[in-house]
Amino acid sequence: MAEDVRINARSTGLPPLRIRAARVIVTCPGRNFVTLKIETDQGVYGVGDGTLNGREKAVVAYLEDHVIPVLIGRDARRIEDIWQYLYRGAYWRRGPVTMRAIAAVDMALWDIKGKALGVPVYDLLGGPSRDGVLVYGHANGADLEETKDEVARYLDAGYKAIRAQTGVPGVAKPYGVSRDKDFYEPAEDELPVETIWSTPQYLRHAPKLFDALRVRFGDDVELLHDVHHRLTPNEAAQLGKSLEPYRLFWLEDPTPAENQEAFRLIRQHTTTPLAVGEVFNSLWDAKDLIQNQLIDYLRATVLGAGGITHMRRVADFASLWQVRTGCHGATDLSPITMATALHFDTWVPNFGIQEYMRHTEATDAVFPHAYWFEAGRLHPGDAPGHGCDIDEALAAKYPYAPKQLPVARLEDGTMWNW
Ligand code: CS2
Ligand code: MG
Repeated sequence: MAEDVRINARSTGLPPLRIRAARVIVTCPGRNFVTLKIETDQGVYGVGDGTLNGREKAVVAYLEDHVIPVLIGRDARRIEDIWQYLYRGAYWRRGPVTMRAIAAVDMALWDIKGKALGVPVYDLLGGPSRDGVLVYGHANGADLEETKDEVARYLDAGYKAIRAQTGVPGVAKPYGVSRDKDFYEPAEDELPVETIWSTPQYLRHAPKLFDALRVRFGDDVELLHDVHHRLTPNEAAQLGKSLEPYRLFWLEDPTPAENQEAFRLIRQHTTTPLAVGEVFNSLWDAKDLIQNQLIDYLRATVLGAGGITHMRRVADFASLWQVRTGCHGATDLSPITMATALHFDTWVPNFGIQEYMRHTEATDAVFPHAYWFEAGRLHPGDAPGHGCDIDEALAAKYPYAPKQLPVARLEDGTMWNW
């Protein structure tokens, strides 16, 4: 094997922290999580999340076959150089698999650096910019009554911002309504569940939900809503307009964002704030949306978008146009991502909000962590590194189980966006 000439180079006076071993751990405490553990020759280790919901094994193979072999022997202190090595060195840039694999390495290296220096990651980034991270929870119900009661439950639990999703009359399995109210889990079957979607029914019903919520709860609670890529730009413009009286914190993913330019049409017609980007994996996916001021919040996070090293560049770029962060935080991102994101959120100057879907008790036990929730905010804790670990003995009790996300069709059978 040709040796990278720099792998053993000493360009600074500090002694290297050599990567001795790295391995991937897959565990399924209710849902699948992919974890990378990197060990150094000085005993310090770090963990990173590489989970890609419904496509987990692709990241496992990418890490095991293509990333781990080139990590061994490198200096774990060189986070930036390793990021560039993996990004440029792959030749094939971007994409959800590559960028999650890079993210897993990046999170583990920030964790190692923090532990080696005895400081939390938020301190490495420049220190805290705020006293807590505002989060939003997920209230959902089969109908308006149940959804209102769920919002009340989240308010009682201390949340200041709540995403509300409700059943749509005539639509059998609408997006965002779960059987288990606390741990919404769409990837539950070995083969994708087929769901049916009706845009006309949805467009008529959605404003009724937010009208009912403002009547019952008044103006103090922040309300959010996710369209999950289901509308055309013009339909999204109509929805944004019809929701204006209810002053949403944001309307998420109103139309698919492969075509960033499409958001111009939505933006011309509504002042409802827009959030996009949980499926983005690079600044390049969001560049036009940001610099043309077509969105207000960016949903990319440290897992999907290549770790802290890339996310801080994304956030700095977004700050030039007053676009704020709104990191993805669904339950298919492991507690390691949540922990790392909370350090990023604590530092990032243009912070907006953080999504917080609670993990199950089983998941929290496999991934012990330092972060905690109080009065609508999450706190990263002050443990060195990102403060989240994996209990490998417990993880081994939950072996990988194939699960896929649902698919959606229109009422006439046409494939649609889930
Ligand atoms: C959703 C996600 O939380 C959200 O905003 O869009 O739960 C999304 O459906 C999942 O992450 C897909 O794996
Ligand atoms: Mg979403």
